[in-house]
Amino acid sequence: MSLVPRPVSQIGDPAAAPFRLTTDTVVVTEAVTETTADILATALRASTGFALPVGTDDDAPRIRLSLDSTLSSTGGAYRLRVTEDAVDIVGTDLDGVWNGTQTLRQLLPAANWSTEPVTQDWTIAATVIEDAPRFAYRGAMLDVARHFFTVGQVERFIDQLASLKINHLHLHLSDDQGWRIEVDGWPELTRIGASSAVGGGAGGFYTANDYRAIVDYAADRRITIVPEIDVPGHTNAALSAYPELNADGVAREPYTGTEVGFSSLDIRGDATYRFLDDVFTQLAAMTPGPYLHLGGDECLSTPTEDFLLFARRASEIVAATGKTVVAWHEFGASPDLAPGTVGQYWNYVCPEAGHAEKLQSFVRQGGRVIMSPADAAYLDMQYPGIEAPGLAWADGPTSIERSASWEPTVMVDGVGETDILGVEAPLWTETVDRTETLEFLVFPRIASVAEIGWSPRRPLDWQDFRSRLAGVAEGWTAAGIAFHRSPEVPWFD
Ligand code: TNX
Repeated sequence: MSLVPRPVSQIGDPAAAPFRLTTDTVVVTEAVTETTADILATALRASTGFALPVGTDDDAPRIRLSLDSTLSSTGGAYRLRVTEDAVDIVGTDLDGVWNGTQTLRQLLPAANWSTEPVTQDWTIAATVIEDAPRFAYRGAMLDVARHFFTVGQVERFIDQLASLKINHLHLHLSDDQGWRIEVDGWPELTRIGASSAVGGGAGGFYTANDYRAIVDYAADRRITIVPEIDVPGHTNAALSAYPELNADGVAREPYTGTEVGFSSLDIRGDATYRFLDDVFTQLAAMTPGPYLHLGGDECLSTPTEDFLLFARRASEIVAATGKTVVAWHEFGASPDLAPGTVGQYWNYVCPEAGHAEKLQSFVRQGGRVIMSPADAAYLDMQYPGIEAPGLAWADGPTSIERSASWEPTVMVDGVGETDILGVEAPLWTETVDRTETLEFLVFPRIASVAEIGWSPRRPLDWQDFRSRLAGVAEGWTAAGIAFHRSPEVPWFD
């Protein structure tokens, strides 16, 4: 069975008898790991048809989940031991237990990802895996502003991310083409601002309850939601809803194209900061995770002096909510970052002029960074030989091999291992308006970024990686994921 991301160590025991999942198997858990046990048992009941009761009975053949904080000081670490009698998953924390269950599912026959019962032998070869993540932040981003995705679509995506041990989902909740989150006291944001999308689609938005449902669903799968309200550029949707957010006091027309860089909040107006205060205070209250992302990218129509003024004031507003600010790397132009501000890098693996300095600024001011190089980690780039869906601006098309070949610590001088919080693969959705298209662009390249974020550093072993991709893709097939069957990978059929 193939594992992606590659674990720190795996030692098989071919001479030992395998574990066999049967009608008699039980899932043994402590109270604190019960949510993880229930999610695992629910999935395996669907595919195996077995009862798989969750409880504390330790006599039967079992899958046992437990916590042992002495296992490792690295959050998310786990040990998984498979013997004839038991699968034992020990996590150093709840994240570790969860991660162990995702490895277990990759060890099981691929049909365990099916949502229909499958009749077959459910054996797992005897093995011991010791594993821990390289980076604390392993992320994906979904742009729900260019096209809207429903709660159900986002939950499906969350399941897919969790299977690769990704633990952050960044939601790009606003842009020129749409505003996607309800804000008390600002009803036109959703009445007008949410009614557009790229290409003139219907749009949509999350109510506060919808958003909480996503947050909770993600939390049960050990995924932190990182909400982004992109300001002061990328704001046409807000500017169309409220005239007072515009410097000239005139509401903009809704926008359905794909240009960037033409919109800006009124940097000198009080309404702008009242607006940001309400938005970020409410978003903070709905978001249990530590981060609020305020965008800050491509502010091509905001004069530099205004941008710096805005960066300081907007940072203060977000910091006052108690959350850590995250911003795209252009924000590093500001000398007034809030303490601990995290910079997200979107320029190339080999930085173009002017970009490295901005990223270094976050580190100099005491923060850390998330690496999302557009020419390697952007999921919305075209695949070689296929013109749609996808964009090509970031040196695209982007092959799977390229998506797997970059090393985050050697890209920007002065930004090394301990400065890097982690990696993230963004999916911008100018060309994506449905689940099948999303899955086609995301899979398999998301697996590359998951492996870079999780596995111990080493140069890409392409033959090994592509054959492991082919292995895990059997599970993608069983799960009904519409992945791209790229000729780069030796798929099984
Ligand atoms: C650039 S890179 C953007 C987005 C676009 C994306 C398309 C960055 C932070 N912003 O506004 O959707 O390119 O690939």
